[in-house]
Amino acid sequence: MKKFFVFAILVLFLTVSSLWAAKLRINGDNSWVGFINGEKVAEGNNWQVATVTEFDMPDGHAIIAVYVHDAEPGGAGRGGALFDVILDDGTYIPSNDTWKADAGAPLAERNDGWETIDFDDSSWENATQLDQFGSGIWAGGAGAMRNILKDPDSTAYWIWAGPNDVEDDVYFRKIVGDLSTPVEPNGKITTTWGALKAAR
Ligand SMILES: [Ca+2]
Repeated sequence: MKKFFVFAILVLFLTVSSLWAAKLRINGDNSWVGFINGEKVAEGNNWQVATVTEFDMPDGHAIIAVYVHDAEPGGAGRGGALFDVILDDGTYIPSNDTWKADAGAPLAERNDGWETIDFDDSSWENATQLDQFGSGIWAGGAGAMRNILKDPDSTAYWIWAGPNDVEDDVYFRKIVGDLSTPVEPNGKITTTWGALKAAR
């Protein structure tokens, strides 16, 4: 009986792991840093060359946090962030006005845990939704960007925190995946294990 349960757990774990494989693609004008579950996973500074990060969500969900810096102060240049998360089941999560957004000090000076899942972002506004990928002021780079932003084609929107000719250091965050599966400190289908144990 015990062996069966160990086997069942293993199968569940493998199923959940493959179900929740995911990919994060980020472009930023001018530079960006990406975080998954509080861990720095991506860094880029060529707006036409997305960083691509493949990751797993053993807990069924993840907190995605993206920092973008516009190199031209204030109105001297427009900032933009374009990113998406693609889950293995085909779920497509584009940057748009559903993401929480904040502006403030440069990343090196920020240490309030904004990139972690426990951070309270209730005071953050929703992102400002600008042009959709392929249109507007960044359309000229779309051809080059498509070398990476294919399979699937990006349908994300360029976004910012507030008007994009004011702030130069902006932050975005969202929890993706299945929120009904809570993050447990020691991870790995804790909820399923608990349910199985209770059923024995
Ligand atoms: Ca600017």
